[in-house]
Amino acid sequence: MTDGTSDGTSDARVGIIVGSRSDIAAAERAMAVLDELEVDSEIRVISAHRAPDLLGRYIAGAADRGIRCFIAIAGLAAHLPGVVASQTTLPVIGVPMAGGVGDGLDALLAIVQMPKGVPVATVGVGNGENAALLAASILAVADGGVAGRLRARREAQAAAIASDPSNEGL
Ligand code: RP5
Repeated sequence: MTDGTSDGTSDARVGIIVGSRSDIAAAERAMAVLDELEVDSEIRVISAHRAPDLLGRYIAGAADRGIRCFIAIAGLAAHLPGVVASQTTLPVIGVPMAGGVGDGLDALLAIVQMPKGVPVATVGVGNGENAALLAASILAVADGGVAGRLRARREAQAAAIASDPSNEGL
């Protein structure tokens, strides 16, 4: 886990970008799941419309620092994931946030309805956890350690459900 370092170096493989400090809780939930899977990540607060040049610089340098996937979290017009995707061929996962006129449906549609040519993978409203799991699945294609930890997490999840008292004897 890292929040980035002043000299620009980091071990992060997933770059988590939020459009505003007000979205930080979802980013921290994503980082917690990635920590659990031993995948280093970093969080940056960069608005696509208020700081477009800074966002461009961050994306331009990310791959060389080891970033392999982005999670972009935003509400309202929610253009951040699409803007990130427009500047990289690394996978981008968008997390729509509630708070607008459609209570998240507005952001969900804005992110999932990317016009053809520049895809953004979209998870449910506020679902930083699933964004992290999808990012880990992407990394797991080339990382057996992450793949094994993802499998173990799924097995533990299934075992927890099987052990519910209502399932005794099944
Ligand atoms: C988007 O607008 C952010 O992603 C946030 O979800 C929403 C509100 O931002 P603030 O007005 O709280 O900065 O840019």
